[in-house]
Amino acid sequence: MSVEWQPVRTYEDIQYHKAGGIAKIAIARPHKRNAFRPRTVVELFDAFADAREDPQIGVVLLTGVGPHTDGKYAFCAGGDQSVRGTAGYLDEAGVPRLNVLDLQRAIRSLPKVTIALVAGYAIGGGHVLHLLCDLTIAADNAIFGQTGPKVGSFDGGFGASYLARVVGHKKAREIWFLCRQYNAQQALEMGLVNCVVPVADLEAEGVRWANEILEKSPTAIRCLKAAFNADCDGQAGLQELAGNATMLYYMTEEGTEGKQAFLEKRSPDFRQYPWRP
Ligand code: S0N
Repeated sequence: MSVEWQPVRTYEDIQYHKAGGIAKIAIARPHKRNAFRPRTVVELFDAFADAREDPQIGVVLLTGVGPHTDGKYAFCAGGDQSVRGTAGYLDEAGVPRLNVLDLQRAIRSLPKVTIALVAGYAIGGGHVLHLLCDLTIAADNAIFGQTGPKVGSFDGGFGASYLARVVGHKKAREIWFLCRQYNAQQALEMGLVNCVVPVADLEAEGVRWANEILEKSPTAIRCLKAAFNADCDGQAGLQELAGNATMLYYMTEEGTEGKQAFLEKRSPDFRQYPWRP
């Protein structure tokens, strides 16, 4: 399935394209196995914000540019350890940041479908990024794992708790405590990915899934995603789900009557609306 990707904006650390309702965001630091530095995260956040605002976009593919000149692929190898300071990852002004947490929430609450296309390494904070996408399509060369306790970091937020929701507590603790690497087939068996395809077919498969999703009702999918999130995300998840209920209520005649009455300086006539069974 060939797609005519159109570049959206020029960035330093990522590539951002769109085509037919699909946005494709790719981390472009293959010499670092696509590890992210603060700038990378700022750019990813910006691209996700653009995809959120664009009413034509229903699905976002998140991936990594590759292969590198050594022939190896990476989705993302997590935080760039070469700019890790004493209180986070140092931006170009030397300010320590943990801004990947903002990006995680932006991906999680995007009211559109996110699909991670993983070729090669999805490790550390990179593994958490694929985890947070709604769906993951793995190339047959994909390798998954957390390294925190080996390199002196940990993600006790979504990286631990949501991982446990996805693969179960025993497996999640194994992944974090032993820091092993898992191949695509093992990831499929533990429910960490949705399917495995040959690496050459990865993008085409992502586009196929995206197009299948784009045939469906945007509002139904938006509410379903919020409902899945609400099950895990406490009050923030409820806020997201309830926000959709408010949006739908605004779209009703009944909801509009309240606003109209205020603007017309009269009492609202809600008696015309039924108390449904
Ligand atoms: C990915 C691995 C397994 C690949 O191994 P391989 O194929 O043998 O390649 P290498 O020779 O190791 O790497 C090739 C080049 O890429 C560089 N590189 C790779 N990963 C990184 C990285 N993460 N940072 C910086 N550089 C990286 C190598 O250095 C090499 O370059 P040269 O040739 O110039 O030396 C293997 O590379 C590997 O294990 N990588 C490290 C994986 C890792 O430990 N990542 C960090 C884990 N921690 C996080 O991600 C923090 C998460 C986080 O950000 C966070 C979480 C919760 C709350 C807050 C935060 C926050 O800090 O914001």
